[in-house]
Amino acid sequence: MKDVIDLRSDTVTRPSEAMRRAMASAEVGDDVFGDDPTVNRLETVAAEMLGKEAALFVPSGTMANLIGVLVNTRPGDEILLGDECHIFNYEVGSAARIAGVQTHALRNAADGSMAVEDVLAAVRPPNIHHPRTSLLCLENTHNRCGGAVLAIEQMDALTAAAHGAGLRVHLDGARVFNAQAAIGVPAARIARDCDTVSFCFSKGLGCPVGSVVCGSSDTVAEARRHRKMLGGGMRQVGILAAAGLYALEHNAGRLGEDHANAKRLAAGLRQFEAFVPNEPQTNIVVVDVVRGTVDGWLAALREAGVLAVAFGPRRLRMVTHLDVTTSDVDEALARIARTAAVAGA
Ligand code: TLP
Repeated sequence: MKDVIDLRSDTVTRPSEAMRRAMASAEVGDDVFGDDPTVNRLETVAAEMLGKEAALFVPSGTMANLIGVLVNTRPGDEILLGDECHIFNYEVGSAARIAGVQTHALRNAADGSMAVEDVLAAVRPPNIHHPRTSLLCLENTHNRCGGAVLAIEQMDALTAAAHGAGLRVHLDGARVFNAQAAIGVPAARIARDCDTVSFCFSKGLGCPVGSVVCGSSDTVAEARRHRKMLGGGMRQVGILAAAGLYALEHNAGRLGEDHANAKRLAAGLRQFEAFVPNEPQTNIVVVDVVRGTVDGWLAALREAGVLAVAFGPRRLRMVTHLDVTTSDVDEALARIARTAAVAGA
């Protein structure tokens, strides 16, 4: 039995023995010279899976999103994005500071979408006083909206509205393979009308590091320049790309197991009066804490060997992943039950 069941994020997975073997035996070269065959293969496979001409391997989802903003805008532009999205909340203001764009946040609905009317109303007409509105950013699955999957109809309506108004579209698809698994629609279809799409290897896919940005060949050539500027040009990085290739082959197809475990976890949590969990569509369980405090619960759970994170003043988050089995979920619930009994909740 595990001492600690770590539900803080799907980023906490450790590479398996088989993944480590793939990494150890990777053929490598200097990727800044374009010489790393494993990176080149990963970029080809990733682009194909997302239905785009090209892809670029980058160190993190944060850098992938920043590059997505950089390639689709000019400094002084305005970008539209959801007020709950990762770019707006968790990327240290990099769109403003580094890309030099003004962010205009629109209300995210609970399902992670935005209203088409809000998008259209926010696009500024040409006027000497206005910034140029040039980009709409979407997120699918949507982290702060509890791993919600944007329906294909929503993706289509939002991308069509944005393109109709002359905007480009970037999709933060950090967990787009979770969306694919949840709705049974290929990631390439989900991202079909997005000009750029990023996804992460270091989350549910179980890799130690890495993300990609995909788009047209011209856009990715420009993205490569931005990656170099940001210090993200890496050398014999086939070692990490090999983990990504392994994950696409072996781990992308098992994400449904994490979703089933998240549903099981949420159903178990619903039995406690202190907690009101969401109905998870994917691997993220967000829990409203209606008795006690978030900090109090996090400390008590940590003591009991269950790790979660705060996700707002009255909310915590638990995420299922490759290193959490169904019996780990049951054990976590048993530990939570003992903690709740002590707390009288
Ligand atoms: N999200 C992390 C935290 O930053 C919140 C997590 O534990 O979920 N887009 C989305 C939708 C993400 O959830 C994340 C990471 C990123 C981008 C950034 O990826 P990294 O951490 O690789 O920079």
